[in-house]
Amino acid sequence: MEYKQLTEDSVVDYLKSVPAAKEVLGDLDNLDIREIGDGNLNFVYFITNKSDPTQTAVLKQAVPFLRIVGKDWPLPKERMTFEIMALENESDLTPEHVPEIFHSSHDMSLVLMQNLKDYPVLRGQMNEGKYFPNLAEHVSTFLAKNLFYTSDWYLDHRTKKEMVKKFINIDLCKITEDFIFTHPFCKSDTNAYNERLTEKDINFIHEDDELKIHQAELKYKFMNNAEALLHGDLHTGSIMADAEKTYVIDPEFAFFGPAGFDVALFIGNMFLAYFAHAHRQTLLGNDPSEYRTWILDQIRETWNKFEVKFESYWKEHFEAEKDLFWDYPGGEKAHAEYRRRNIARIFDDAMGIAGSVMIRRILGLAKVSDIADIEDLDARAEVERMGLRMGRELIINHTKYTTIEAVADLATGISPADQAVPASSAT
Ligand code: SR1
Ligand code: MG
Repeated sequence: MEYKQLTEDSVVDYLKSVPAAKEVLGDLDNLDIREIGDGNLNFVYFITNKSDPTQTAVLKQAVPFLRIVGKDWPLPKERMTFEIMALENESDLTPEHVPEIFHSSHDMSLVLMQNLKDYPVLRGQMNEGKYFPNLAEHVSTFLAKNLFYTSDWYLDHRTKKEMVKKFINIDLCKITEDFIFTHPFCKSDTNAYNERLTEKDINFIHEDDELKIHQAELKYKFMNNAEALLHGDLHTGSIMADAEKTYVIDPEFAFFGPAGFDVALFIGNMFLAYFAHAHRQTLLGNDPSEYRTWILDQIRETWNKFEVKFESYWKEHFEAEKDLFWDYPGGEKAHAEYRRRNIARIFDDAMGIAGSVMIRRILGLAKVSDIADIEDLDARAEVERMGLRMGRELIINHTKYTTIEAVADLATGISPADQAVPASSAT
């Protein structure tokens, strides 16, 4: 079928050509169709049978431009192919953490999938101060399984290289190279600043030799280390959850890159939430300690559980495969040390990139609602300065922070968990 950009009015006609649609949605002449309009890149339709709300699905279609900017910024719609392939891969490895796919079309650049309406987006729920008791457990499983089982430590040489080839995602990688690793760190027209940030605040990032060198190194690592199949955009807006379940959505940025990148996206965004709640908890009428301590616990637990799981999948595979290379007296011990060093290096990559992730959401084009929706611009600037300080420190000195506890201490050194940023005390 030839590509056509759908609208709320033309979705039904398309669905009538899809056998799976009738099974999922029932009477296709009795549907409520709403475009939810909150994506940076794509169009997303909520589709529900008017007589039976349990018959529901989501249709996501890529358009040939970057939605957040408009038609003047072309972006190949074929990006949906990467999302479909990544969803299929993640469904094999972690079916409990991805939406069910009912139908996909590479020609139409779309996917019809499970409507996760009972599991709202994590970021919005965290902004309201909700707790998620299984978050670290689930995110660490998603990360450990998807990263280990797509690496050369598990896959055979041919499968891995064929997958790397399939996932050469040039255009979306370029967005990451520009919008995470470059533009926020220089005087780019695409940046957008809170007007209460001063020139000094901004030049603290834009005009620092050490920061520039380390940032350029992180970008180079992103571009040249095809280690594992990444989700590629695993921030708290790509997670949908309730107290029991956790789903990871939107893997259109998938490609083979450094394993620490996905860890960095999640942890970097959680630190931004930690800083934002110095103000948000005061708006909710709470002492900030409890919620901010919970966020830090989730960050620590996510890494600690990830480390244990990744190592256990690797050890299990190592014991099963009986690799000649390590088959000598002492080989097992040496392999354990090899595993330890690599996991430490993934942590190091992740902490450096988490610094980039934090700064891009403060100075770059695409913001996070945790911070950008703070109405009091002075309070927002105070929160933003915390993120800029931590981001800069991690980019320059990530090798010095060898444990997640040390990184959490860095955050509490910048803003203790009980620090409140009330609107009235803003500078
Ligand atoms: C310019 S597009 C901005 C961002 O939206 C996506 O969610 C990715 O994070 C991308 O970097
Ligand atoms: Mg997305």
